[in-house]
Amino acid sequence: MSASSNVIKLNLEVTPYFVAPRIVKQRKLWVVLPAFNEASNLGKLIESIGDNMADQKYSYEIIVVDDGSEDGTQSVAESFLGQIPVTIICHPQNQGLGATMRDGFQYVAQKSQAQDIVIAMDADNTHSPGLIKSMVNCILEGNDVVIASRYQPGAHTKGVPGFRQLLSLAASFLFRICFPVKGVKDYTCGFRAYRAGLIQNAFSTYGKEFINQDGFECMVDILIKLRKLQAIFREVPLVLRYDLKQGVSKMKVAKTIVRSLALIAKHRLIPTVAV
Ligand SMILES: Nc1nc2c(ncn2[C@@H]2O[C@H](COP(=O)(O)OP(=O)(O)OP(=O)(O)O)[C@@H](O)[C@H]2O)c(=O)[nH]1
Ligand SMILES: [Mg+2]
Repeated sequence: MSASSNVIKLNLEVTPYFVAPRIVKQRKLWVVLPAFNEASNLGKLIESIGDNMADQKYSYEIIVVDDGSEDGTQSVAESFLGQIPVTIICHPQNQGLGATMRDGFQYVAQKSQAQDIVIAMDADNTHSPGLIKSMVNCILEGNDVVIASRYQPGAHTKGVPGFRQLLSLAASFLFRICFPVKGVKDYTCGFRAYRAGLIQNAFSTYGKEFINQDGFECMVDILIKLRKLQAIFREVPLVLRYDLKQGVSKMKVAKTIVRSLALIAKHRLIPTVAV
């Protein structure tokens, strides 16, 4: 090496040696879509996810869990086979959001590596896949769960009926008081990113009881159970495009309120025990 330069010239007389290629396990994104009668929304969403993933450096797989739909949701999902990496899990009969999330997450927990990232979003096209990139970055920064939140500065909702907005706000207020989770204001939004290792840990800790609520209250229950595993939570502002949703809301409001109150009572009276 010449002393006057900082360019290191290797002595070619020296026996060359080979550096074994580093085995880099590529991180994979798993997108879980619980779908009940979403034939008119699912196709647009899958296309949009495919477009967004084209910019990502990670491989991905979309898991559609068809919850006994009767409107051809399954055929819509099947029409993407061979074009976009899609796996379809079918319930012969409608079982509710809880069972749908459980089956989607269980599949991913078995197939994924701990470093992978699991995204869950509604299949009704109200959640924009454009947000996935920043949610993934938040996980890479060290967070375990990232929630697309209606209650962060910059969040915006378009087309949500006033009554539903009020209901969601009341739910957020109540859950924040009953189950304070650092970094969380939106307990019910289904658009979230999770570190896959955390989902695997939750199944090995709680077994099938990890997701044991039938309806929409499962979203809150999942957070409470992950809080007990010392997960780190973070929120990013959500733009909720309710105006893009085709068809009417299928949420049974009264049932969801009653079940959510029952869930609060259950967790307050009988703290969750790991099985
Ligand atoms: N309503 C309902 N949704 C289900 C069920 N199983 C799976 N899902 C899916 O769960 C996701 C959330 O349901 P949504 O009906 O969008 O719930 P929401 O966003 O709280 O309310 P709306 O958008 O007003 O209907 C959607 O992708 C549904 O297709 C079920 O039994 N009932
Ligand atoms: Mg929805």
